[in-house]
Amino acid sequence: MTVKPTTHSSHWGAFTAVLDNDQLVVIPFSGDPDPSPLLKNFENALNHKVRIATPMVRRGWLENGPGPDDRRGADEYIAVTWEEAYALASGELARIAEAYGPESVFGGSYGWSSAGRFHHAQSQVHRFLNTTIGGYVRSVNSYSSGAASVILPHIVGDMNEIARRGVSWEEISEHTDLMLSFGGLALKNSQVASGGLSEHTERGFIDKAAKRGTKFISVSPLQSDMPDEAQGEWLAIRPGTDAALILALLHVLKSNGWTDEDYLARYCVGWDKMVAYIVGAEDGQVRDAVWAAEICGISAARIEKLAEELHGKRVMISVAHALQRAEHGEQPVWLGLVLSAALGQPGLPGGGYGYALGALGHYGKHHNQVSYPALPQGKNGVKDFIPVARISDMLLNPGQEFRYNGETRRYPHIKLAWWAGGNPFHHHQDLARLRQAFNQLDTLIVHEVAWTATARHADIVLPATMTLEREDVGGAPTDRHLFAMQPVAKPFGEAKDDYTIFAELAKRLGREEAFTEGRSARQWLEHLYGQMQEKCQQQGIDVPNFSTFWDIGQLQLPQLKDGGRLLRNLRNDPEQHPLPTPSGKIEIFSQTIADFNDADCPGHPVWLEPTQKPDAGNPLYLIANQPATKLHSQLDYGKHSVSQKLDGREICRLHPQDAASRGIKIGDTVKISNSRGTVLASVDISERIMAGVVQLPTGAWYDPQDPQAEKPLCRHGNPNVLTLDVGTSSLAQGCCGQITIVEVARFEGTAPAVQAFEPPVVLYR
Ligand SMILES: Nc1nc2c(c(=O)[nH]1)N[C@H]1C(S)=C(S)[C@@H](COP(=O)(O)OP(=O)(O)OC[C@H]3O[C@@H](n4cnc5c(=O)[nH]c(N)nc54)[C@H](O)[C@@H]3O)O[C@H]1N2
Ligand SMILES: Nc1nc2c(c(=O)[nH]1)N[C@H]1C(S)=C(S)[C@@H](COP(=O)(O)OP(=O)(O)OC[C@H]3O[C@@H](n4cnc5c(=O)[nH]c(N)nc54)[C@H](O)[C@@H]3O)O[C@H]1N2
Ligand SMILES: [Mo]
Repeated sequence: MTVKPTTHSSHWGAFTAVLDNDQLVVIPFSGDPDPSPLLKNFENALNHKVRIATPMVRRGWLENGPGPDDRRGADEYIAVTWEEAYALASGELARIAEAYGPESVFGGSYGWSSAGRFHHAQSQVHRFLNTTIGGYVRSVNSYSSGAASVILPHIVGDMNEIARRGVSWEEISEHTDLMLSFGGLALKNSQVASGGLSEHTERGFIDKAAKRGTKFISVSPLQSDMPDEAQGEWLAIRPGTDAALILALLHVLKSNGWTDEDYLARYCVGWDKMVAYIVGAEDGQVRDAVWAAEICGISAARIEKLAEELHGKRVMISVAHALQRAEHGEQPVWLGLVLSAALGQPGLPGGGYGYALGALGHYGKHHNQVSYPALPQGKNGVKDFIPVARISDMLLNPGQEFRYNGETRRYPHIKLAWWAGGNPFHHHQDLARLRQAFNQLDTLIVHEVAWTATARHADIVLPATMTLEREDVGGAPTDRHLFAMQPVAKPFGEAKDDYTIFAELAKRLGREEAFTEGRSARQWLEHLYGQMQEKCQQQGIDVPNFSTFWDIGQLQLPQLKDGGRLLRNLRNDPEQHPLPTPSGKIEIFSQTIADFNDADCPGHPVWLEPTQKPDAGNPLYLIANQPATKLHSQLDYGKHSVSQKLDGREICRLHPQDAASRGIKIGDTVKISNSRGTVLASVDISERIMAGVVQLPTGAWYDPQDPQAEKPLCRHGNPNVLTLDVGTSSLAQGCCGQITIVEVARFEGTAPAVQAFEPPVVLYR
């Protein structure tokens, strides 16, 4: 039977879907000039064997009761009815809240979940915990931009203003002479934007810019970070050393009188201190091209020539998120801004600073005049929080002090964690340590669509529907289209949407009305849409009512063209439009940060040596970047993702020299190891990666041969077995997952088969 096509949307694109005799066919949105291949991942996902069909309880938890347990990750599961699951989960939450208070419940629940605005899992968890037990310990910031989101407000302004409302691609294609990108502008990354992305326009704009004459230079360990359309130049840099390179560029610019001293004096504070640091007046160390060449691996001559190329041009500087997902990640973010200021570019058409431009499909776009309302989350009565990537630290060290943004705080003592829409065994660093951390809990409750490693560590697993199995509204503030996400298929097994699960739990906790406000899921969709409609009407924008929208399936909203306004307004009228910094100017020196007195993030940008630096035991850098074939770990079992693996394993890339010296050939299986564990991966060999660097993307589901091993071996290729779990600095405590150090060796003999997509042992009663 062929069913009528339905419109739907995802973080990687909008589409219509047809379910024809159980076979899902996905057709990209007709208005998308460059649809994402990630859409194919849906096609085999609905009924995959790794989906979770019924509620499950971990055997050890059911038999022995809540409490710390080392068998998490290695245990069997017992299928239970929804009634039993609701009773167990609500009873346990009530027990913990009563005995220890909501400050013992962690509800951060970091993760991307799916694109719909209402069934946004993280918002649902927050609302549930606020309305039932009065709050929870939350997490702040993201794995994406942990360091940048904390430092940018001190030195220029809110990160969203700088990244999301930065100079647009359109403007770049028309005005920019030279685009210098630290971390590149990989199109694999801009195919994704949270909430939805109906038009992939980056390729077109880059092509247009290059044809008009924009010169693109990509500074990165990987050549593939620059799209072919850019016809750009690749400057291979040692990972984690961009701060040194930029300091040297500043040195060359200053020495040659190429800095825009008027701009620096009028719109910035602290340039004198920066100069003292680069010329050696501060501590006797000159930070010139020769100094930097030694650190970053780009020759002094090339650094000098690059500075010369930047001088006198309309220059756009971009710094990828990746650079700040590393030790002292605050520094390249700060220095990218300082470099653009030294060139006098911020506020000029097609010039200045584009933090994270190209890292996501939100950046460099225009904003909708009216934004779609979010699900209200209620009031959180708990004050405690952690920077999101300090999860293991918190669970392992309750009561311990930590520094964050100038404050000394303490980790709370968490007894129960509730996760929906995230996969910490994908996103967190040092997975053996993460398992130890989760083992301290009394109870871990997870809502999941499939048996991810996180679900396999949970005590209670509640099966969630996939986005394709429910209705929602898809939209993002930087996407002019709003989509009706119409259901394509019936829920798998007994799966329910997160809202229904929470509503049932709230009922058992005597808080149903507070959580639902008497609305069904469909009534919430109508309610939120109605709020948007009202805002539109106030601004004279005509939009149809909900039922018409639902029938048509899509809606186009008017947009503003105000990209780059913060720095443009500053340039045009600094008195009327000061920046939201203490000085109202760009802070090349920040007295606020200096007064925090943290040695790992002083008052002006610096070069600080990272601990993750190759040595005799671990001679190679590992770059663990975003996967081209999926979004994070989502639908890793999907058609496209699986088709890009070899022997079922994720593919790592090595330079021919590094491969030859280790006797490694294309297609081999290798062991990538360091003191934290070992990962197996298949091998590709390419000149497009810098020698001394191996690249393995994130996203392969964690598949430990022995889940309880102190140093696990992942058969599938999850790099977070190897990454180091430390904060970027005392300032931001962001995640450092991008770069670590490893050794690589050929796997001799027969490598163990990948089991990642085999469900765990389930006992049915
Ligand atoms: N080493 C290293 N680690 C990294 C990074 C890196 O560069 N290097 N990058 C980091 C970054 S930037 C990020 S953003 C994180 C991403 O980390 P996550 O956001 O945790 O990764 P996802 O795979 O998107 O996890 C979303 C999960 O939600 C589930 N899901 C989808 N829809 C629903 C739903 O409706 N309900 C429920 N209950 N579940 C649903 C999916 O099955 C999936 O398991 O990873 C970080 N980790
Ligand atoms: N297909 C796909 N797209 C995605 C995602 C995904 O999972 N899949 N995730 C999305 C999310 S949540 C986010 S936050 C963004 C993340 O955006 P980014 O963090 O910018 O993305 P990455 O791919 O991790 O890194 C970009 C490139 O930076 C380079 N790089 C790494 N370290 C260094 C360094 O020290 N110096 C320099 N100069 N370059 C370096 C690497 O070669 C890498 O390919 O991507 C988004 N886009
Ligand atoms: Mo991210």
